[in-house]
Amino acid sequence: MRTQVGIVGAGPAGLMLSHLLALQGIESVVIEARSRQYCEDRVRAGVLEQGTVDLLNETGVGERMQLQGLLHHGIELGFDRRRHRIDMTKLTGRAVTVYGQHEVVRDLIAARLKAGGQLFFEAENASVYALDSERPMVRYEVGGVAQQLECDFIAGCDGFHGICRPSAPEGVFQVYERVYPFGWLGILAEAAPSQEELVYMNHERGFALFSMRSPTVTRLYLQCDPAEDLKEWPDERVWQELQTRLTCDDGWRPNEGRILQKSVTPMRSFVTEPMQYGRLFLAGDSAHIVPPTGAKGMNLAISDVRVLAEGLAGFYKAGRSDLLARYSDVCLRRIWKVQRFSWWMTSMLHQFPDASPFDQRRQRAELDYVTSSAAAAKSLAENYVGLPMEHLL
Ligand code: RFL
Ligand code: PHB
Repeated sequence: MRTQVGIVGAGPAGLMLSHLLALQGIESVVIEARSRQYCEDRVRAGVLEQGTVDLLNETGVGERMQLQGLLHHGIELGFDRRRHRIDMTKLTGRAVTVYGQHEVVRDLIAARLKAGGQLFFEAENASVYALDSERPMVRYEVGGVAQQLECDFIAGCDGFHGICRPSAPEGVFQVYERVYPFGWLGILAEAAPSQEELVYMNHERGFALFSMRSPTVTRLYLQCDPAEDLKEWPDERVWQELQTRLTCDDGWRPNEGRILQKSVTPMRSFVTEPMQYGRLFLAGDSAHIVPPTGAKGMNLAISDVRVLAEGLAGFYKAGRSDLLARYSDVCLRRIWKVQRFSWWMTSMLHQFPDASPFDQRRQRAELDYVTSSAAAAKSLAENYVGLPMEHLL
């Protein structure tokens, strides 16, 4: 089989890239290791920046999001059992939308299939070859039968544990990394959210986050050990810990309900430089990971592929290679700013096991400052709603 762009991975990055390319008349094939159902049910991120929302709308895949997405004009930061509102719309004129990542994935899969797009699920043992030539290749198996996809370019959209990044020769990619001494235990509960906006809570027993997916489903997270065993966390213990950390002096607390899903996510900051080797371009989690405290992972994946699609369009429509050559530098400028914000939010809100009394008081002063200074709140809000998207042109 032959195509213009071979895309490894059907997460938000791979699917959105395939969609954007199709709109420009560029052909792609998406190779995904998991089943369609697995991809469509995988519970992950939930906050879309306005730039992401605009792009989904402008490219015709925003219909369900417009109906079901929840528009949020502010967030709350909590400490000492009190919540403080950051009014993002007043500070920046912009807002975010709460809409699950798996819903975005569903919408993109539906759009690609409707447009006759080629998506291959349950494609096993993918490997990539001839990356520094003009005819790179993806090999994989479907039902035990070997397949070969010849391409002009390969987009490595296969996430942090994918095969594309490790396929470049040793030394090509420089890695910058910080691993945090904690993770998040996340639950999805059949319970009406007890308020409309998210609450990021700093608590002496560890961070907790109150979020939601719909008027009937609450999403909650607890700072935990990165190697936490879920067997140690029966539902009653999860609720007790959430209530301890989230209940405020004014009586606010989350509503409880049947727990639909439970998982543990370790946390790291990670950047690969550059994001290109020959005809292989990395995008999304395959190139970088942010801790989820800034709600940025999926948004970054979408902003990468927007730039990559621009570069590929320049190549096919105007014969320009210079745009693609700038892909990595242009993306990395925004990625590092988002890394900084995600690290900062994480540092401000979590308990660090090695924090000294000085660190604890500094952290407390940071929360006090951000929630009492309009200048500091504006900086947080500007980053939370999303820094401007980068362009190649
Ligand atoms: P994805 O979504 O990981 O998609 C990569 C796709 O590639 C497939 N794949 C392969 N396919 C073929 N052959 C191979 N060898 C393959 N290896 C992997 C995978 O099956 C998958 O379908 O990456 P993408 O598209 O870059 O999107 C990035 C976002 O998914 C990610 O940044 C966020 O979801 C991060 N993240 C979260 N962010 C938040 O803002 N809030 C959250 O609550 C949140 N929870 C999470 C998360 C990431 C997680 N990961 C990566 C383990 C929870 C988890 C568990
Ligand atoms: C979520 O709803 O899953 C969510 C919200 C905000 C974050 C991270 C995750 O910062």
